[in-house]
Amino acid sequence: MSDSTENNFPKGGLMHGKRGLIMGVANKNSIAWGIAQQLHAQGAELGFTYLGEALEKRVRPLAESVNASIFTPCDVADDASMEAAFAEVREKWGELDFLVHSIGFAGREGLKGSFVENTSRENFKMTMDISAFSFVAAAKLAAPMMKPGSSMITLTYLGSERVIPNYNVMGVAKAALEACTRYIARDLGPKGIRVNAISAGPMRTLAMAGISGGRGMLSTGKDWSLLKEDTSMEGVAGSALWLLSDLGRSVAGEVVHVDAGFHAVGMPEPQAVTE
Ligand code: NAD
Ligand code: 0WE
Repeated sequence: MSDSTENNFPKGGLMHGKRGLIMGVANKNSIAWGIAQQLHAQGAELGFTYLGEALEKRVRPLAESVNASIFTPCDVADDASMEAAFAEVREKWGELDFLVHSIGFAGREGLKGSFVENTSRENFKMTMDISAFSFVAAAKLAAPMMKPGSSMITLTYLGSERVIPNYNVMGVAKAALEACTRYIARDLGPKGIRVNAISAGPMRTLAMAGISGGRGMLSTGKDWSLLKEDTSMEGVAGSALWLLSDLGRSVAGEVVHVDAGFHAVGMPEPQAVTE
């Protein structure tokens, strides 16, 4: 039987039959957790890595609530820890359909004031290692388990492309992360594996807590953005679903801005003239 509705478009349960690893849930406000919930709602089977002991009791109940079949520690600064985490995926699943990399870190002293004065060699290296190289390392371990049609994403921020006060060394690492996304995408493209990044607007997560001027940044974002609203978790998770599911076919090496249009604005709306 054939009619005009016959096509290869997905029918819902967009992630049904797909298994993937989520790296970077610290608590219920984490972007990785917002993405995980969306993927679970669309039928994905999930595994989680968490940084260490301290976060285990936070993350375990979240993982259990979506019936995660993998829950394993992973410090991306440590090769042995990364190998152990991916070895577990290899043993339990053998195959992997998607990967979410939602990890970034800089020493706090590098996230304020003068970039030139406050960026030490040690902090520069550590920030680059954890925030950019870790995506390359994860891709190397994940790719051998991935079939054509698989997909990976990472999370980035506009501070890679423009100067954002205080973002400093993280901005440099995000620029590297976005370039890594394109080079990983080049290597894995011929294997049918798509690699992309989501550039999210400011969100109220652990990584935003205690950032100097954090609150002001959220309100500036709201005033300047095209949509005149904050970036929503639903919006970020929705784009993750698109890129990780078969809806994202043909999209590779892309950095998608999910920021209420903030990135497109060169100057805010003029204020009403008061005489
Ligand atoms: P978050 O603190 O919830 O997530 C950051 C994660 O990085 C945590 O789970 C932490 O455990 C993990 N991490 C740090 N060092 C690690 C290491 N050595 N090994 C393994 N994991 C490590 O905050 P978030 O806002 O959800 O951040 C997730 C990603 O989104 C980051 O890459 C961040 O740069 C990016 N991002 C955040 C925003 C925002 O405004 N919150 C905007 C755009 C992009
Ligand atoms: O990527 C980030 C934040 C990442 C981050 C946050 C911290 C805080 C705690 C990395 N390392 C650390 N180290 C810590 O000790 N964002 C996109 C959120 C963010 O952070 C900013 C921002 C925005 C936006 C810092 C300064 C200015 C803007």
